[in-house]
Amino acid sequence: MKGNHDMFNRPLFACALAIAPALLWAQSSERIRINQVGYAIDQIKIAISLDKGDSASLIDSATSQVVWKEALGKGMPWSDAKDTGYVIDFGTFRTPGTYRLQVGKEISRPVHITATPFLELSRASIKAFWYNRSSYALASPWAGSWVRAAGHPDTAVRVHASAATTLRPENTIISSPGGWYDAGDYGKYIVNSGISTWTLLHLYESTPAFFDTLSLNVPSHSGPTSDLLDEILWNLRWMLSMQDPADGGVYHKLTTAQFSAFVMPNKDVATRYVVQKSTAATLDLAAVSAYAARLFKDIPELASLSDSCRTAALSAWNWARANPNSIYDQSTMNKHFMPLIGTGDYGDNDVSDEFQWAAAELFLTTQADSFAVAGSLTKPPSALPWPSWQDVSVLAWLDLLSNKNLLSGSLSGLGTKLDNSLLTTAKSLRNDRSSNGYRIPMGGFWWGSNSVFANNGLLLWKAWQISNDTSYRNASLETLDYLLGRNATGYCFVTGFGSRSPKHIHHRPSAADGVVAPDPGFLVGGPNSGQEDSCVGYPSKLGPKSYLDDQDCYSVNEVAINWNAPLAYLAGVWNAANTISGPAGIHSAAASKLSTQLQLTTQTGTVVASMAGRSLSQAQLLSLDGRILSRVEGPSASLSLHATASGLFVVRVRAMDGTVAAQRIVLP
Ligand SMILES: [Ca+2]
Ligand SMILES: [Ca+2]
Repeated sequence: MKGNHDMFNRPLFACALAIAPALLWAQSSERIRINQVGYAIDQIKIAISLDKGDSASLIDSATSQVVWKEALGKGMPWSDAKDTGYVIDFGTFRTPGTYRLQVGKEISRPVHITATPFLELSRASIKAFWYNRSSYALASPWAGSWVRAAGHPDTAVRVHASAATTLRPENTIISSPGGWYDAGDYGKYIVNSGISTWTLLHLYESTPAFFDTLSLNVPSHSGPTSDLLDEILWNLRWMLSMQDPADGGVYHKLTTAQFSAFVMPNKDVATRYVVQKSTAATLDLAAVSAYAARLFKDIPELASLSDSCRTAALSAWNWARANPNSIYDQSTMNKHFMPLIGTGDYGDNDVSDEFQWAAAELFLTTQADSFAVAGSLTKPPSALPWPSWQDVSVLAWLDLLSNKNLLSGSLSGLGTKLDNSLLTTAKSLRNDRSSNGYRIPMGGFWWGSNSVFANNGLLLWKAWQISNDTSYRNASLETLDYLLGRNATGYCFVTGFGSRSPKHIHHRPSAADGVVAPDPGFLVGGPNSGQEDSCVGYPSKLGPKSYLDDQDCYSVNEVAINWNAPLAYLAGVWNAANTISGPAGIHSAAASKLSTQLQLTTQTGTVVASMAGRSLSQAQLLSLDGRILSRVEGPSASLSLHATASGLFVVRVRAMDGTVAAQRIVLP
């Protein structure tokens, strides 16, 4: 049901109300705000006390002993929340365990310190997409408590009058199965799929070998792709099916005419339509499929999909160039065509950024300079904008600066300029931490605010990657802290995580399944001063506190794929980083489903791979960025790989019968 509201032209709520009594909102044990999921052993650890006190103590939950104690930082008033925050910086404490922080008489929720605090969050934030699959049954045991029947097969979808063409007149039946439900409703929207799929592709590309071996505990897929790639493909293949093969144009969305009631997917059986081809949707498909074509071309099992994606991208681009003003405007459309359509519109009057994004991806994939010119890519902005479904230009710039080796022709030398543009934005976000009581890189408190914070965490992470400046890396972690509880509401905003998380999300399956706990791993929209849902009972009108855990409060408590995607990115890159820098020793992690069949042993300087009952034909030792460091071929029962370095690697083997398996290994 998420509409046009999580945009960036909404002003911050400027509060001129009288100061509320300080104790109005206060509750015992809620005066210390922490990252409720966990802190990494060797990273910064920040909590916020809302009370001034002489000192903060860290108390071991098992022994009740004080294990760390220091003076509180200076108070930082924050008028937006009418709070003053005092920083508790316990980064020097590095012993894993479960603790509580104490300031005066206030005692925090449990504080967890571990080597890989975001492992389960990383898995769950990706698996949330699996839980939101259309045309798909969630089966036991993979779905846990949230088993459900398949809904919306979408093999017989009608062409809406707004999308009729000579070859596909009104009510033509087409097939467009798969994909993800967009949000709390059962619609499938190309525009929002575009940025969401890009973000997950970008996550995969950040550390491919790592994500090749990250298990999501989902059913086996065909072929040797990883669980993350498999999830991406589930939506990408749907997106491709939304393109009219006759002309390359892409339908804006696939939905019922009106939103369904809060029923399970298989109970929503109203007719589904593909609606009007739009320039924005067509360019978003061009961008995503051009990116996928580039990423998949060196994966043998995906080579033909790569070719299809490239063809789809080019024909979409050509359609958009010929139809640059096919703007999706639902109210105008409804004046001309029946049935009336009332689902989310994802309207966007400015498609210049969509042209830039598609052009950038096509340039990188084809190396044809004409795309650089057509997309006006030679003049980047002095500061990169924040990502959103409606403004995707930053996706173009991020992909260009991530592929400096491909910047040729009129884009030669652009990479350095783009680095500076990114650092300008990241510097501002990083410095925000000194201007608010919770020490957070600031987003804004409008519809979908949590996605703004998460996306800014992504920008900060990228800034760290290009600069090696750890202040950006720390700021990206503090963005995760914000989402996981160090905020003015005291909620960890991800279902099923932390000690206080949303229970009543605006999400049809969670509402209708009869299971008390909501589907896990979903990020809610978050604090929003607009309160467009007109719910009664908000604790505050102040933006940072304007949140209510109520199913009816769709403007703060809905979920959406474009909100979960940047959470998955942040949790994922941090999970990979924490795993990579984890304790030394040989502790290979069971990874992909097939890896249970793979045995690894190490001897000095070598790794021996074998599979019980199978002869191997090939073994590879890969770095985490997917480079092959060592490779052996042959039909021997076990293959020895020469390992020259220490750290985290991936071993990938292929058996004579075609079975492929991969496993992570940490070499001392
Ligand atoms: Ca736009
Ligand atoms: Ca439920």
